[in-house]
Amino acid sequence: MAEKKKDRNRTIDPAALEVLAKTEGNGVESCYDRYLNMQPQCNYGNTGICCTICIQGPCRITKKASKGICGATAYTIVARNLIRHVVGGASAHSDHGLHTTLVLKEIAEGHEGDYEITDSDKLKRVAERMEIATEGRSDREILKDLVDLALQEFSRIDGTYSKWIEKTVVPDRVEKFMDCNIMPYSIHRTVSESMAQTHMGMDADPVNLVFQALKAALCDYMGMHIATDLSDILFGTPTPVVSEANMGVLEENMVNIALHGHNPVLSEMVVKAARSMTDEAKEAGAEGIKCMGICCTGNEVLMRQNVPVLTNFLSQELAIMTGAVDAMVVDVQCIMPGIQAVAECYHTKIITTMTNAKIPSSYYVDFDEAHAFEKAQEIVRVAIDAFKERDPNKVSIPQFKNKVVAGFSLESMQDILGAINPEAPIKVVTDAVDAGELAGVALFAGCNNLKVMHDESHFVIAKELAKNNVLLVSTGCAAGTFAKLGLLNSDAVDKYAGDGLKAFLNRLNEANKDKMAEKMPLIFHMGSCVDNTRCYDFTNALAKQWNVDVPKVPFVASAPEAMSEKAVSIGSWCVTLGIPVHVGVVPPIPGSPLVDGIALQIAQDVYGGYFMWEEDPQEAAKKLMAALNERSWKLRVHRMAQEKYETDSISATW
Ligand code: BF8
Ligand code: SF4
Repeated sequence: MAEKKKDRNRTIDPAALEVLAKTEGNGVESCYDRYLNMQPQCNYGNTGICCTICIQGPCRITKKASKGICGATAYTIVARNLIRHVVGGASAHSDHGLHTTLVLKEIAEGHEGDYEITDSDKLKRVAERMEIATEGRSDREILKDLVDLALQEFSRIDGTYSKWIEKTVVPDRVEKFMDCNIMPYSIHRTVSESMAQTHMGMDADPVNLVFQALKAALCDYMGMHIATDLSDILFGTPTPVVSEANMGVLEENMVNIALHGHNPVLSEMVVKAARSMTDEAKEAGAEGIKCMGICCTGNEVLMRQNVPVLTNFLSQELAIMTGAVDAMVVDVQCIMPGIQAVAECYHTKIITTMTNAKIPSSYYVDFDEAHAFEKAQEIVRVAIDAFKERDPNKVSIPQFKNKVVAGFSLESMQDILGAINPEAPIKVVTDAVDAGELAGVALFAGCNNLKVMHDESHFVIAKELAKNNVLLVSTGCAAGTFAKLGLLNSDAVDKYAGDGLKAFLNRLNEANKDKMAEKMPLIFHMGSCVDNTRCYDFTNALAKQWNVDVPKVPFVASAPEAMSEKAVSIGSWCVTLGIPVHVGVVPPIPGSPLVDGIALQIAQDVYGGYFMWEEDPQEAAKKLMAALNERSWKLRVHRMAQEKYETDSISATW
């Protein structure tokens, strides 16, 4: 173990390994070096028993000091720290959702600028779901009501509850949230409630604190669902696209622009501007301009604009170290401050764009939605100018890339399944599970984390589940791993799928052969991290088709390399909504066996979902399969009981 941590090559991505090898000892530092410098990491922080909530601290729980100076015990400290992680995640996703809502508000009020409603059908579908009248009304009138409702989701304080939750989850769940008093009024109210509740000298009860964390996690769900729904209205609901992934997408003779961050409000406009500025690039001596994505903004523009994937979170600095990135344009979240120091060793310009995410010494463009296209052109021009400064002696592009088939919104999945059963598309999946052809569905979500080998656990667990006939969907940097390593195409089906999964995917291929040029991939890429709500909508659709609550659905989630506060909140709402969640990097909880027990056991009693901490990918695959098999088996028993007693309803207990 100690040896392993001295090794800088903590990745299985061949492109990342090549960059690490070629830059060894050249003095350019990346997170792979900083991780080693950081060892050993503090075990108090690792297990969650360090409190800095007031400035009498830090207080650490030790054998000698079993309580903080104020008397807070380990369970209070761990639970308070946990809530603050969840609140951080919920705030990040919700701020993203609010940003998108405010762009649509301008459109609703007649100040379109450079944005427009791209998907009027999605607008109507979302409005109808939210019980907003659509009949005989213009898109702008409908949008105005939808934006008003979305804004209330952020700010409501009148004692009424979240509509986005009420209208998107199974009714049994809503009842459960009301019973447990975790149904939120609104996002901003819950965030401030939670920060108040965790102030020094406030709540010391770990159960009460954990329940508040779950309420905050539901706000994360609200913010994400709003972000996904409204981004589809603004930029279009994704449909299947073909592209490529990994550092081999960089082009020696083109202006290479890396789009990094999260919100398509910026990246869509940069892609549009870049596509209109080929002539300027040619004047600068390039053959053209190529945009490519990192992290979730990369997922957004892959899904809607088939922009190739450059890399995922952990290797963001390594992309610059190829010497071929002319500009890295960033907006918000998961942008390592370290990219600026790396960029200064090359010609690369780091272009920051948001008032709340600046990096000292970067090139700042004050991105203003009212002049979005003009600002995007300014950004592309900086990249073209930087191209002229590129030093060919420093350029070394790893020649690794894989074909990617992506763009699977729930709508496009339903369309594909509908080629077999147009009346009930989701029944194609439930029938396959009932027949034992599929073992269930697994979502791979989440980040990269240097505490484990970059990309490895994603790869190992996915192959294992595919062999065992699990239908796989993915989002975020997990999808980035699969894109880079060649699992998002049909060759991977031939290599890794079990017979049942192969037969299922072949049926989809056969039924869709006239409308889809590409065969189904091994894993269906459903988008960015906010699009985990698409995956939940899929679970929800399965639950409705089976006529059960989510805790009975053979659907599991795995975050083998969870890293961010956002990952903590996503995992928490998945559990609350009834999904078993594997996490491959243990969050700072085990310092309190009580809080750990709530996450691993008590959550299941109350919500049906639960966490599984497991770093070993083979063991994790076994645990995920066991969770799926248990649910599929129970479902079959219930189905038999249903048929025997000729009833439609199944008990809500699990
Ligand atoms: O929101 S998966 S490292 S990029 S947090 Fe960040 Fe994690 Fe990547 Fe996207 Ni999600
Ligand atoms: Fe220490 Fe209590 Fe202050 Fe935390 S809140 S730092 S435990 S005194």
